[in-house]
Amino acid sequence: MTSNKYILNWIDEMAAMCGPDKIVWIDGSDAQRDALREEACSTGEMIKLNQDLLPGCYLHKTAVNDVARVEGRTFICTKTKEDAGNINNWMEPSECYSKLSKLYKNSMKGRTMYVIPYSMGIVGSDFAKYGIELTDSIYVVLNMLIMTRVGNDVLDAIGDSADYIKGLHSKADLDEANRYIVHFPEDNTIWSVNSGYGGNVLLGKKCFALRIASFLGRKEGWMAEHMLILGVEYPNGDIKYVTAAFPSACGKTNLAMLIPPVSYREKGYKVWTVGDDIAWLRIGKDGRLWAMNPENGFFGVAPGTNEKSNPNALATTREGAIFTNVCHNLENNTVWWEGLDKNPPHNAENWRGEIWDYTKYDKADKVGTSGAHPNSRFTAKATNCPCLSKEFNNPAGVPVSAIVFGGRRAKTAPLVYQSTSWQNGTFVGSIMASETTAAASGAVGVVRRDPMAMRPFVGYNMGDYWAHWLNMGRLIPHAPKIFHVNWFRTDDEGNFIWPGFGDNLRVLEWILARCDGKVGADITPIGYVPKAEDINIEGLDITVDTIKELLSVDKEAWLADVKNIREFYALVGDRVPDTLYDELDALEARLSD
Ligand code: GTP
Ligand code: SPV
Ligand code: MN
Repeated sequence: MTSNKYILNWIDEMAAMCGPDKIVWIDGSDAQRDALREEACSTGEMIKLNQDLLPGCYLHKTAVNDVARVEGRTFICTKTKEDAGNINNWMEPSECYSKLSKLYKNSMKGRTMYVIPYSMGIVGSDFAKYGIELTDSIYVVLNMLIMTRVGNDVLDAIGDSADYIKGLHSKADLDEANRYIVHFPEDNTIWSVNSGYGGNVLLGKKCFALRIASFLGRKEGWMAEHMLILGVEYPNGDIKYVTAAFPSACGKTNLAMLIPPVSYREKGYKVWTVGDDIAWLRIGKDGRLWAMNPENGFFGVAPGTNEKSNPNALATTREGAIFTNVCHNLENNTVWWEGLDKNPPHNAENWRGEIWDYTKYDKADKVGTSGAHPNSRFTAKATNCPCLSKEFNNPAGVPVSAIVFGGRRAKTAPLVYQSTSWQNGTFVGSIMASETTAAASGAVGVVRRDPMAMRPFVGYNMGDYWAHWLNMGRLIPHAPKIFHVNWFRTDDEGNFIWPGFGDNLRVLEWILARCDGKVGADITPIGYVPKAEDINIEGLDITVDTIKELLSVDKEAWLADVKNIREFYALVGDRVPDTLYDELDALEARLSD
């Protein structure tokens, strides 16, 4: 194990508070993992699925009131409230420690405390960061074994240093009223209590790799972003890399694993996945921006994933996966979710664990009537992914040509546009908006501003975060170009106009051609918009006129947005950089022309 006194003392202290019956160190071995799977099945925490059809796969259901991230109960506990900013919930650190200590007191009585040493990034590499998560949940252990790199080599890499992220998780009694996900970025500490849902409890993911890491990145001159990373391979073998930030459940996993349309496949285009949710970005020795995926697996949205929309994701889940809150098909002990196929099981249990009647399904009440929860998920190893990039394990990551922002907007935002500079691109990120989804608790389908898709994930003041973006732009000699996309424009009947999914490559092709200066554009008040005929529609049953409609910029709608952006900037407060106000004024002036 380790003789690191910082680690040992901390574990002693946490164990004294939580009062587990025993402490078990997780070593990353298959034997220990298999024993934990057996134990979880024997207590009913997990269900072993049909091993002929889904080898190594398991099903877990969380409490019905615990199926998504809880942004209202997520806190950033910096010494001063200003450093957390107005967008984050804040609690004074010592008050928070003492409040939560009471909730942790003897919460692990009769349970085991598991010690998970894990790495975000390749163990031992320059860019890796280490954490230790203490948890009383086998489900958490088994998920962390997929999502991160776990084992004794992490303890060796930490050595006798105090430089690791201390994570404490207890399910306690899953009391919703006392559920807290709190971060102490100044202490490298994360505490999570009374939840068992992924984003609240897999502390390597949003808590560490975004909230704590964004804080560290600002201090150390790099960036932690809610971005997928993909490579587009051209017929001549060249590969260009793109990162894209879309809010939760807005298409990152799908874009990252995109399968090119037939006409592109025939020409020899391929898409490679480096990451589907989180990117750590640093300036390389060559002056370009490099992106690395700190995770080791995918925690993807199940509903809507099928053989047509995302065959790569489906293939990734066929072995060694954990399914959470999906529908249990009792006919053959497998899993099902809305949008998997058109054959819902006739004998099944829904995500709540009740016998489910598929004939009662009502699209307008998904949570109430669906077999799978809209935020049900699969956890699967990256190495299962048929289109995993050969650079996945490259500790340096990949050089980024384009950064793409995007949201779910029925109106206003065009299919794609390009910012005019890094500064203007930062502004474009800062004004992002999207309709809310089931990935977080609360109303679904409400437009809210979600800058850089990071509203729930910035571990400090949003104004300072924007200033950091602007600073990074000054420091990167060969910065990527910045774009904005929207796959979700709808017609008057509410149908998506753009086919999306694999056909999004058509937009990526334009984006990358812009980066190479190979295609023109029209300048509009919001930035560069493609000439409709430059979006390739070969093989699509839509016309150039539809593309024109998708690319149109409605000045009135944008002016209404400007008003809403001013309100949002005011909410972010006095640390909004002046430069962004200048950008906003200039946008308003151009729109009013
Ligand atoms: P998180 O894991 O929550 O961060 O989500 P994500 O951004 O990875 O989203 P994901 O790719 O899982 O997609 C979420 C939902 O959006 C699914 O229901 C998809 O079917 C749908 N979706 C993804 N891409 C497209 C697209 O291009 N067009 C349309 N119409 N829907 C899409
Ligand atoms: C998201 O909500 O953006 C996710 C899932 O990727 S979670 O890990 O729950 O945050
Ligand atoms: Mn996400």
